[in-house]
Order: sequence, then structure tokens, then C-alpha cells
Amino acid sequence: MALGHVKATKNMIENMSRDYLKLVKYADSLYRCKSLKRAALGRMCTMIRKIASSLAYLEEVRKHMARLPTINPYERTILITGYPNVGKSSFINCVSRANVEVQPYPFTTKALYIGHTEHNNLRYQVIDSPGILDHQLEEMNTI
Ligand SMILES: Nc1nc2c(ncn2[C@@H]2O[C@H](COP(=O)(O)OP(=O)(O)OP(=O)(O)O)[C@@H](O)[C@H]2O)c(=O)[nH]1
Ligand SMILES: [Mg+2]
Repeated sequence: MALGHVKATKNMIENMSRDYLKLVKYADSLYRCKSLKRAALGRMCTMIRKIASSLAYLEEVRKHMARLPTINPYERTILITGYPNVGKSSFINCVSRANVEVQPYPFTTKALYIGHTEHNNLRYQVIDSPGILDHQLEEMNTI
């Protein structure tokens, strides 16, 4: 919805810009041109102010997405998954350049972590994941 608001406003501003350019072309004085420009910019700013909440929301989403690890779906991948506290993160720290927190209690890792490594001249991405228990899918939490 937020992207829709931005797109609609972009279209309106482009149309308005075209209309004002026509007016400027036929303006009889430099002063008139300047007034038209001021009026156009004012109306554009008002339109942008109206979608301020959508823009703020998109900025939040952008920040959130920037924090997500980049997983390349086309690269050779080793996914490390298993029960909590069994040494998954210790393993990924050993075999790749990742630096994931290791603690002597379960549920230390709370998100996905990506490390990279080479073996026989082949590149691998290694993914560490939070410990999982053998629950029914509906009883599992989101992560
Ligand atoms: N005895 C022994 N302990 C290990 C080994 N590998 C890791 N540990 C210890 O096991 C504990 C848990 O290690 P982690 O690497 O944090 O385990 P994890 O599977 O990532 O745990 P979660 O992220 O909580 O699921 C730490 O205290 C490690 O020092 C191992 O090969 N042998
Ligand atoms: Mg871990």
C-alpha cells in the first residue's frame, strides 16, 4: 500500500510538472515564470507531505531489510541445523569466517548467520540457524 501511495503521488507530480511547464512556456515575463515555479514546487511539497507516513514506513522497512543477511540462492550452501546447544555455532566458527556467539546454554543463536569458506577451490556459504526442537510445525515459533 505504501509503495502504491508513493507511485500514485509520483504520477500526479509528473503530470503537474508537465502542466506547469506548458504554463511557463507561455508566460509573458520572468516574474510570472518564477511565480509559476514557486506555485508548482509548493503543490508538489504538499503532495509529498500527504504521504509522509507511507514514506516513514518504507524507511523502516528499508532499514529492516538492510539488516537481513544476504543469502545467495545460487551459491553452494551448507545449512547447519539441529537441536539447541549442540555446537552448531562453534562448528560454523571453525569452518568459515563467521563469528557467531557461542554460549554453554541453549537458544544462544536467535537469527540466521552467514559465513563463507572455500574448499578445493569451491566457494561455500555456511548458514547457522537457531536450535530447533522436534515440535509440531504449528507449535513452532516464527524463526
Ligand atoms: N564437549 C564439546 N562441547 C562443545 C563442542 N562444540 C561446542 N561445544 C560447547 O557446546 C556449547 C554450545 O555451543 P554452541 O556452538 O553455542 O551451540 P549451538 O548449537 O549453536 O547452540 P544454540 O545456538 O543455542 O542452538 C558451548 O559451551 C560450546 O563450547 C564439542 O565438539 N564438544
Ligand atoms: Mg548457536
